[in-house]
Amino acid sequence: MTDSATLDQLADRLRSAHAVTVMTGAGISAESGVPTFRGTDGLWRNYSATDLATPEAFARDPRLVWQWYRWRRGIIGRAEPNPGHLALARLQSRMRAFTLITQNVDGLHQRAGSTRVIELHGNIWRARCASGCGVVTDAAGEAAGDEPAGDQDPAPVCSCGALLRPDVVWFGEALDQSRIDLALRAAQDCQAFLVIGTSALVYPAAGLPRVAASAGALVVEINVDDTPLTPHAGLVLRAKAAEVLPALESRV
Ligand code: BV8
Ligand code: ZN
Repeated sequence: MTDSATLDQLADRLRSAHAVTVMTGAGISAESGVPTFRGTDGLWRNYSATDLATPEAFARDPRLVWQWYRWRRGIIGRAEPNPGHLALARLQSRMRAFTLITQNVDGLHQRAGSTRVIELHGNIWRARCASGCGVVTDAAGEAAGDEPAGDQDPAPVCSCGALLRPDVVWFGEALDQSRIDLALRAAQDCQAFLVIGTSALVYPAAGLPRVAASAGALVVEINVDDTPLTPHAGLVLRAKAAEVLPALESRV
């Protein structure tokens, strides 16, 4: 756990900041029981995320890719926001200007009460037409009730006859320009940039802390392990997000 003096120092910095930006990764959902991407719990049938989260994998075997997403939807649908998500939602209402950027597609920040969340990589509960006819469906409501489709079910089909695909950004796909522009601006305009539960490996998201640092922000890494960002962070809280974020938020 991080010492009290460090938390007090950081809380002072957040209180005096005109704008605070936060970027989260899979590590903030770990304590909700959602597997991270690169931890040992992240494997599914011995596939890694980078094997399946690609347009090539979907073109090759859309049913396999949907089985993976349905497996994840099942876990996420049964997960609850943890104290880390909830602390960030409370923090948002206490800050003059607060932007939450997430690489996660699980929607747990919104379920915790965070608003105007920038979902850089999309959302697992939405699906969109793979041929680009414009159809987008949202299964978030189903998560509460209906059991996700069974393992053997085929990939869902759009009303235009093409396949539906998860409305997420796969490796090798460009991010939505408006989202990345919003995130860039939030990184450039803040005095404190908290980077929580990400291995800082996936670009362009992993480039945002450097943008914040070069604009003069204090970059704070909250993670249980070292990452490529650690040597560049102004402050490192080596702790679990669900433990340290409530302790920090209670001081602000
Ligand atoms: C693009 C959505 C261009 C899908 C995801 C070589 C160098 C640089 C870049 C590249 C390169 N080769 C290829 C690239 C580009 C590539 C990339 O960055 N690859 C990496 C792997 C090298 N990026 C892309 O392809 C991006 N697109 O560049 O497009 C372009 C431009 C124009 C036209 C065409 C193309 C798209 C990237 C998005 C991919 N989609 N997800 C889905 O979710 O199904 S990425 C996926 O990884 C998730 O979004 C995830 O969030 C993200 C990052 O992972 P993390 O969130 O960091 O999770 P991870 O498990 O890795 O780490 C967890 C961390 O938490 C750990 O550090 C752990 O210690 C910590 N932790 C654990 N428990 C806790 C904790 N911390 C605190 N508390 C705890 N309790
Ligand atoms: Zn369609």
